[in-house]
Formats: sequence, C-alpha cells, structure tokens
Amino acid sequence: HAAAGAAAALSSTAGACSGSNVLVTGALGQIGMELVDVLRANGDNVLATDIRRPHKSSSLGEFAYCDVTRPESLDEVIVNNDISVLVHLAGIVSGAAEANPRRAYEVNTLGQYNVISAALAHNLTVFSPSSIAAFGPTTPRDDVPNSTITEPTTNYGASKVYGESMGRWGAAKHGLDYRSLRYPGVISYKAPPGGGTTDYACAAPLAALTDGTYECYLAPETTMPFSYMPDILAGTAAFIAADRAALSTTTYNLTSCSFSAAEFMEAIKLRIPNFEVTYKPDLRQAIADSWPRSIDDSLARADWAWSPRYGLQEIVDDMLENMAKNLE
Ligand code: NAD
Ligand code: AKB
Repeated sequence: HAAAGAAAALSSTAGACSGSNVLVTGALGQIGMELVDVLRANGDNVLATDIRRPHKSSSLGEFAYCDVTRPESLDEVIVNNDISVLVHLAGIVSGAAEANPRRAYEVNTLGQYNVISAALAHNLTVFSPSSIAAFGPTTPRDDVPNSTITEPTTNYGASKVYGESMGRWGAAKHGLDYRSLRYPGVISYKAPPGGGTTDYACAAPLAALTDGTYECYLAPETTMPFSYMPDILAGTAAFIAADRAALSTTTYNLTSCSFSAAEFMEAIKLRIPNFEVTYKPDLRQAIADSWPRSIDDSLARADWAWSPRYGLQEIVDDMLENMAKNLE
C-alpha cells in the first residue's frame, strides 16, 4: 500500500469522494516539517497549514493559515481546497502544555474536537497522533499493551486520552475513518521539538557536537520509549495508506527502542569520548516518571506491518553524522 498515495488509498477505503487532497495542521512543527514532504513524495496533494509563517528560506510548498481552535478556519481551508484527508499535527507537547494549561486545552482538546467535527461534517478521513503521554502512573511501566489503563497525570496526556476517545466515538457512532498512533519520543535533527519531555534526545547530540557539554533535565536512569524520525515517517505514511479493513483498532502503540538518558549519553560518548553530561532534573522529571519505560507495539506490527529500522546506536550515529554536516 505504501506505493499508493496515502490519500488515494484512504479515499478508496473510506468511501470519500475522488480527490486525494490532504490538509496537514501544525505543519511547521517537528513532525510536520518532514511528513509533508513524505506525503507529497507518495503522490498526495498536500496543503501545509499552521498559525505561524513559514521561514523565508523554507521550501515547504503550498501553505495556508489554519487555526485549529477556530472551527471556521478549518472549514475554510477544507472547503476551499476540496480536502479529503486531514492529518492533524497541531498541538502543544507535554512541557509546554504544563506551562500553559489554558492554551494547551484550547489547542489540544478543543482543537481535537474541532478536527473531528470538521471530519464528520465534510466526510474526511483523519490521522491524529496520540502519545505515550496517554498513559499514567497506574499503567504498567513495562511492555504496556495496546489496550490498558489510561489515567495520565498531565494535561497533555488528558487531551490525548480525550482525542483517542473521541476518535473511537466518531468511528463507532458515525463510521469515521479515524487513525491514531501513540508516538513515543520522536528523535530528529531537521526541525526543533516543541517543548516536550523527550526533547533531550534531540538536544544532546547537537550539544555534544557544539559545546561538548550538556545539562540533562532528567535523571540518568529515566527510561522512555523512542523512535527515529525516518521510521516515524515511513510508519506513519504506511499506516495512513493501510487498508482500513486490516486495522483492528483506531489507536496503535508505536515504538522502536527504550533507553535511559544515561544509555543515550553513553551512545554519544562512544563517538565523542570527551562529551560531558551533568544531570539536573526539572519539572519534566515528574512527567517522565509517570510515563511507561517501554510499550508493546505488536498489534501495529501484526495489523499493518510496522517494522522500525533504527535502534539506539544507529539513531545516535545518524543524528551525529547529519548534525555535523549541517554545522559545516
Ligand atoms: P510541535 O510542537 O513541534 O509542532 C506543533 C505545531 O502546531 C507548531 O508548528 C505550532 O505552530 C502548531 N500550532 C500550535 N497551535 C496551533 C493552532 N491553534 N492551530 C494550528 N497550528 C497550531 O509538535 P510535533 O512534535 O510536530 O507533534 C505533532 C503531533 O504529534 C502532536 O499531536 C504531538 O502531540 C504528537 N506527538 C509528538 C511527539 C514528538 O516526540 N514529537 C511524540 C508523541 C506525540
Ligand atoms: C513530549 O515529550 O511531550 C512528546 C511526547 C512523547 O508526546 N515528545
């Protein structure tokens, strides 16, 4: 299915009209800045949208303003561009959400409601990521199954549980083609992350190459699940393009590998032996402590062949190589 345009595949399985026009919200974020290109390469007509202005040097292509907190803003771009698939990436991630709960509610919870309402009103297929943040302290810490307790203690996590639940509601009550992946920490070097708890894994390799030192905001033993952006992009595109009949649920766990902050730093030190790391946990420690150490993504592997390529050392090596090139 990956060879087919994602939107085309979705349209055929969802019974949407013939267009394969994809709207991406939050397209200027860490994931959107890369996923837009991948969807376009797969043959989709992608309209990238955000509430910020793309950087002058960006080669983002077709772009429009769309604020997911305002239903009429969504309606306008959907109707004017004959959209059939909505890839909803607009959001406020965990650390930033704790710093501004009201704004996080508006973007994450109200935005998700608006997206699902628009999808129902305009007969769209929706892809909207969830997160390991949907889990909380009462969830088993290791090998968390796809279906389990979701009692998060962060406002970001609460919005993710709401999002998953509303997607399930739309699918069950209205036949909405709703697809969600519980992403782990996503590691990448092209666009900066938006203030999450897993961001250290993007920041530390750059610090190793530039300053040679890094102060980590998590304790060394803090362990969470992660994936590398190339796997996230390939997996997301394949999931969006998957035959709906093959999907046994609306929301799937997704992971590549789990490691502690110290293990990640050791993988960097293997290549940059003089790299110095200190640990000074901040408010994000409590968030990380409430999340799983590892999750079980066997359902994604079975239903739509999720199969990540990068493990810990491969991620670190590729990050260091590409960041070094960018610094030249
Ligand atoms: P990000 O913070 O990097 O980008 C979010 C984008 O949303 C930004 O460009 C921002 O300008 C935009 N935005 C904010 N408010 C908006 C509004 N009102 N209307 C439209 N756009 C708005 O986020 P990301 O890392 O790219 O995450 C994308 C999705 O994936 C989110 O749902 C996030 O929760 C989820 N996710 C990300 C990770 C990760 O590690 N990056 C992990 C798990 C889940
Ligand atoms: C965050 O740390 O908040 C995000 C996420 C795992 O959802 N990267």
